[in-house]
Amino acid sequence: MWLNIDSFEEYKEVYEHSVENPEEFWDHEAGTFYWRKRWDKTHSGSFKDGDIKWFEGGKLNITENCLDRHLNTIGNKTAFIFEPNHPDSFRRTITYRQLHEDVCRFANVLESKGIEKGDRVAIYMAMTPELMIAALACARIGAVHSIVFAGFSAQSLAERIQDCDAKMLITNDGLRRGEKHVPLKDISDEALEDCPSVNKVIVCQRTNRDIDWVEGRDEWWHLLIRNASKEHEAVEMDAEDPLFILYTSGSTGKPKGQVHTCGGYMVYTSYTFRNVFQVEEEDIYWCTADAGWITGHSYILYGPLLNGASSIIFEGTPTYPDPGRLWEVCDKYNVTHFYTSPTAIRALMKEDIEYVNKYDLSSLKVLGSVGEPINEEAWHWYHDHIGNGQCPIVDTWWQTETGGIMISPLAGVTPTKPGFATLPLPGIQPALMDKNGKEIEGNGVQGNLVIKHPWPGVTRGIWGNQERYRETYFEDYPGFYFTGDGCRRDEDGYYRITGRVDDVLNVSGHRLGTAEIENAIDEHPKVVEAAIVGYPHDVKGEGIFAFMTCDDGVSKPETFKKEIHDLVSKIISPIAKPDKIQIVEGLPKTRSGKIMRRILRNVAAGETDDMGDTSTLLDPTVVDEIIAGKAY
Ligand code: 6R9
Repeated sequence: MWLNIDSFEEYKEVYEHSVENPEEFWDHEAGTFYWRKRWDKTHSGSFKDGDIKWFEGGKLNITENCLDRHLNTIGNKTAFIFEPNHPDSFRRTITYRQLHEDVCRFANVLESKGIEKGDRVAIYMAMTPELMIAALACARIGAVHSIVFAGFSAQSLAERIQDCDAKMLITNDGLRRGEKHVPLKDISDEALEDCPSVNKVIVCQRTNRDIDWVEGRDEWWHLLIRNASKEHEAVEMDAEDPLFILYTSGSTGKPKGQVHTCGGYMVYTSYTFRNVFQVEEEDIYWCTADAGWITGHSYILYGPLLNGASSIIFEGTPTYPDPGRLWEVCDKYNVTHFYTSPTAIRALMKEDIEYVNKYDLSSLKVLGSVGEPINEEAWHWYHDHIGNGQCPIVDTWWQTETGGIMISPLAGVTPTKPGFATLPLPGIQPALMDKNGKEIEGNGVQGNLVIKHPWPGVTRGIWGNQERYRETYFEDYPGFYFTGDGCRRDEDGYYRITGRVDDVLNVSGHRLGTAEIENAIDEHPKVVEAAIVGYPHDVKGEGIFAFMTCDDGVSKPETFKKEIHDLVSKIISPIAKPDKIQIVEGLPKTRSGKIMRRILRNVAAGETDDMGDTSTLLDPTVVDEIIAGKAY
C-alpha cells in the first residue's frame, strides 16, 4: 500500500511504462485496493466518443477502503484532527476506528430516513468532521453526495439541489468563519422553498443559535445518531456507479455537475496523494482547502483516508484571530505536509514576518500549492520563510474534472522550478495544441493544454447533460480532453500553466464563470448589459472587473456598487463580487453582436497602448470612451 516512486530515475522509468502500457499500469494500481469482486475490463471508451469507463465489472465500496480495511492495522491511529474556527474552542482527534463507527451510525440513520443507493444527498455544512462523516455515510450506502460550498447563497444552493433532484439536505444551524457568522439553516430554509425534491433535512448543531424548524421535515443530527447502531454493512457498488457530484463553473451557462465514480476516482485520488506528497506513517498532513471544492474532496476526504494518513480539518481562516493562524496550527500539531493556495500565501506574505517567525515550523517536510498559478515571488517566500529553504514545493495542477492531481512534482523526487507544475504524473499524457487543432511538438513552446489518454479519475459526465459534457471537453480537439488552460513547455520539457484560455475566472483559486456573474448583474433594474473580465490582482491572482451599460446613468456610484455587490452575493456568493465597476456608453461589440472581451481585458489591466485590431467592431469609437472612462 505504501509503495512510492522514490527517485527521479524511477519516476522516468515508471512514466515510460505508463505510456507504453497504460492498462497494465492502472491494473497494478487498482490491485492495491480491496474489491469485493475484481474488474473484468480495465478500461473502455474514448475521448472521441466521451464514454470513458474504468474497472468495469469491479465491485467495491470506497468506504471499506477508507475505513474498514485499516481497522486491524491502524484502527487506533488518528484519522482526523479537528481544529475549530477559534483556537480556544473545543478541538478533538478522531481515530480510524471512531470514524468508522461514526460513519456506520450515520449510514444507518440515512437508511432509516429512506435514502437508498443512487439517491442524491446535498451537504451544506461547516468544515467539521461531521461534514466528512455525512459524505462518507452517503458513500457507504451508495447515495451520491453533492457537497455545496457553505459560502454559496440560497439561490446557488437551490440551483444545485434542483439540478440533481436531491432528496435530502444535511446542514448545520450555522457556522463561524473568522469573525463572521453564516446562518446555514436560514439560508437552507430559503433555498428549500424552491426545492420540492427535498423532504428531509438533518441539522447538525454547531452555533446553537435560534433557528426555525419545519416539523416533519427537520431533524437533529445528535438525536438521530443517539440510538443508531455502529455496525453497518457497506453497500456493494459497481466501479462506474457515481460516487459524488460536484458543481463547478464553466465558460457558459449554469455550473456543471461533474460526476465522479466509485472505482476510478478511488484509484486515482489515492495514487496521486501517495506519490505527490510522499506522506509516511507518522506524518501529519494538512490541506487548508474547503470540502466544498474538489481539493477538499480529493485531498482532505478521500486521498488521505485511502492511504491511512492523519490529517487536519480546519474550520477557520488564515487571518483569524491573526495572520499567524496557519503557522500556529503547523507548530501546534507538528505538521509535516502543508497544502494551500497561492492566494493564501500572497495574503500572508504581506503581513509582518514576525507572524511566521514566532512559530516553530521545523516539522515541515513538504509544501504544496494548488488552485491557480503561483507567481515566483510567492513561491520563493513560501520556500524560504515557511519551508526554511528545505522543503520541496509541489505545485499541483489539476481540475474538478480531473478528479486528482495531473501535473506536479513528486515531493523530493522531481527537481522543482518556481512557477512550474513541472512534469505529468505517470499515467498522464499532456500535449499542447495550436489554434488549428494541431499538436505542437518539441520544447520551448506554448499552446492549449489537452490530455491524450483517459485516466481513471476523469469526470464521467455532467449530471443530466451528456451532450454538454461532450461539447465542453471533447469537441475542440477531437480525441483529446481539453482542459481550458493555456500552458508553456520550456526547454527542459517542464510545464508551466499560464491560466484559463476560456471565459472562466480564477479568483483566489475559486472558479467562476463570467456568464454567471453577468447574469446576476443583469438582474439590477438599472443595468442594461454587463460584461465581466478578469485582471491581474496582487493577492487574489485575478480580480473581477465589471463593465456595464446602464439606463439613465448612475448618480451615486458608491451606492450603486453596493447594490451590485449585494445582488451578486445574493444570487451567487460574496466570492463573486466585482472588485471594480465601470459604467460605459456602449460595450465593444462585433457586427455579429459578440462582446470583444480582449479589449475589455486590456482596459482592465491598464494596458491600453496597443488595442490591436478593432476594425470588426460595430462602433470602434466606444473603445476610446471606455479607455477615457473611470472605474470605481
Ligand atoms: C484543483 C482546482 C481548475 C483550474 C485549472 C487552472 C487552475 C489549478 C493550478 C492551476 C496553475 C496550478 N489551477 N491548479 N493553475 N497552477 N497548480 O483548483 O480545481 O477549482 O476546478 O480549478 O484552476 O486554471 O483549470 P478547479
